[in-house]
Amino acid sequence: MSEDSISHSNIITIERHILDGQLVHPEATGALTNLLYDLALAGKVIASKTTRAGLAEILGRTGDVNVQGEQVLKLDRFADLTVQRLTDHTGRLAGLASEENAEFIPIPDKYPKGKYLLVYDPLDGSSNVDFNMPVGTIFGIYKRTREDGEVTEDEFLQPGRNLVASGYIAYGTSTMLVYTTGHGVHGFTLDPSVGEFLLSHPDIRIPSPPKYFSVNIGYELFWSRGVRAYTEFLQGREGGVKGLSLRYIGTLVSDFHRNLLAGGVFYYPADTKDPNTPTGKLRLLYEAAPLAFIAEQAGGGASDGRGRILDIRPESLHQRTPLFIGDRALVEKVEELIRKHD
Ligand code: FDP
Repeated sequence: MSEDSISHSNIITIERHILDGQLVHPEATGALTNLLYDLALAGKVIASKTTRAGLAEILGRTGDVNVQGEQVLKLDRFADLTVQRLTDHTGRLAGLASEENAEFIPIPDKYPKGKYLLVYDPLDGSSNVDFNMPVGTIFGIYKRTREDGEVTEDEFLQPGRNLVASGYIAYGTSTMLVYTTGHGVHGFTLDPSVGEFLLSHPDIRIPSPPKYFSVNIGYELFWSRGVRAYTEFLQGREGGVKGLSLRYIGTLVSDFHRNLLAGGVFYYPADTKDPNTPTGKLRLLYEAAPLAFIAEQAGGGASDGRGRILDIRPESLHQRTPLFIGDRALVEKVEELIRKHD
């Protein structure tokens, strides 16, 4: 970044931005601020590996299968351990739950414990890694529901409306971190020359009118009538919205991020292609709820097709959900069509 392109007084690092946010809460202990900063650091470490993912020592499978029945790539494991190791010893967390692990991870006895719980998907879109496509990390932060004692699984099973903060890191042509603590959505781009996330997208609002819809249309045969009617609406048939363009990367973070900045809707509905997952593919706790918090803070919406994602109380850590997320009017439309047809 040259002096010509940016004046130094305009440079806001993520650290300063998070700290400024804390100043309006005199009661804050700084734990949340530091936790967000730990996650930014994890993002930098993971980004340094994703850009080298094609190299022999990284690429390849570990041979293990994760709790979702997917093959674990080395990069998934690396990302998972990076988040864990940068957050578990700091005294800010009581426990972590990751999409990669069947059980939640309590903070080991040797470390101090804090009042926050971290839920995360360490490497979203991992099936894209082998093809030099973008991937991401998604996180959500809740407060414990009990003051003290051993943390238990039910403390993680909170509806998304209880989220204290959420965000994602998108590893694309550049690395971006986007987060909210309930006071708008802010985006930072990693400047590799200084190794710091700099504020590049303050106060993100989903633009209107929408430009894109994003869905794996290859599965259309397996969708309900309501979801097919919705797709026809997005394609501009029979009084539907005209002129939307279809874009689907197959990495939730990247598809969501594009639509957040350009306007549009992403959906991954329930389908009948896999009898074991009649409720869709995406995970409520690690993916849908954190992104729903961001979507709402940016003026958009997120639904499972029947109601607000943030109002669903998970019954298990790895619960899946249908997801319709982005432009608020387009999310309301799918609820209307599902009510009518399904
Ligand atoms: P992936 O399986 O590659 O980890 O989280 C699951 C996810 O990716 C999302 O990132 C993505 O939106 C979706 O699955 C893609 O699924 P399809 O290949 O079925 O379209």
